[in-house]
Amino acid sequence: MKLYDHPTAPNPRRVHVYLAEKGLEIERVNVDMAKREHKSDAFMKKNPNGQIPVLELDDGSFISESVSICRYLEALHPEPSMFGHAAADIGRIDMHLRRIELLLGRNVSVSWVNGPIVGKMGRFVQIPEAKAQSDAFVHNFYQRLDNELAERKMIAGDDYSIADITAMVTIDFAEQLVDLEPDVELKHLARWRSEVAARPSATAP
Ligand SMILES: N[C@@H](CCC(=O)N[C@@H](CS)C(=O)NCC(=O)O)C(=O)O
Repeated sequence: MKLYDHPTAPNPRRVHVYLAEKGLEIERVNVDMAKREHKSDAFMKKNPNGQIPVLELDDGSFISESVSICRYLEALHPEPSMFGHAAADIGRIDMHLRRIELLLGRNVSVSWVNGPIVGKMGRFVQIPEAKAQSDAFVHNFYQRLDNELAERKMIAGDDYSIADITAMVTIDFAEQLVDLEPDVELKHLARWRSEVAARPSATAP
C-alpha cells in the first residue's frame, strides 16, 4: 500500500492524524504540488479529481477522498474505533462528520478560494460577497460548535472520532491560512481544541 501525500496539506493531514491514532504506518509518496504533479496525466489516472491524498492498494487500484481512505483502513484495522461500533454511534459520528465537511468545510473553502492567498495565484475570479457570506457562516458554525461542546466532550459524543479529526484539521486550516480564528469567547470550543491538540496524533508527520 502507498499513500500519495503532501507533508503540510490539510486533507492528507486528516489521514496522518488517523494513522497515528491507529498506530499504522504506510509508505508515503510525496506529490510536489508546487510543480502541479497532482494535475499530471499520470496522477489524474490515480484520481481524476487531481487531488491528494490517494491510497494505492496492493492490487494496483486507488482510493481517494481522505475519509474514504480512513474508512478502508478502519475495515482492515477496526481498533481503536474512529467510526463507531454500535449502530447509533456509527450514525451519530457520520452525521457530525458530514456536518463538519458539508457545512463548515465547504464554507471555509469558499473563504479560502476568495481570500488573499488564492487571490494572488490568479486562478479564480474573486467574489468578495461570497467570502463575506462564508466568513459569517463559519463564525456562526463556531458558535454552534461551542454550544454543542458545552454538552459533550467531543464533537460526536464522549469518544474521539473521525469527526474530531476532521473538525480539528478544518479549524486549524481556517485559523492559520484563512484568517478565520474562533472568537476567544468560545470557551467550550477552546477547551475541545486544546484537548485534541494535546493528543500526539495532532502533530503526526
Ligand atoms: N475531498 C477531498 C479533498 C482533497 C483536496 O482538496 N486536496 C487538496 C490538498 S489539501 C488538493 O489536492 N488540492 C489541489 C486541487 O484541488 O487542485 C478529500 O477529502 O481528500
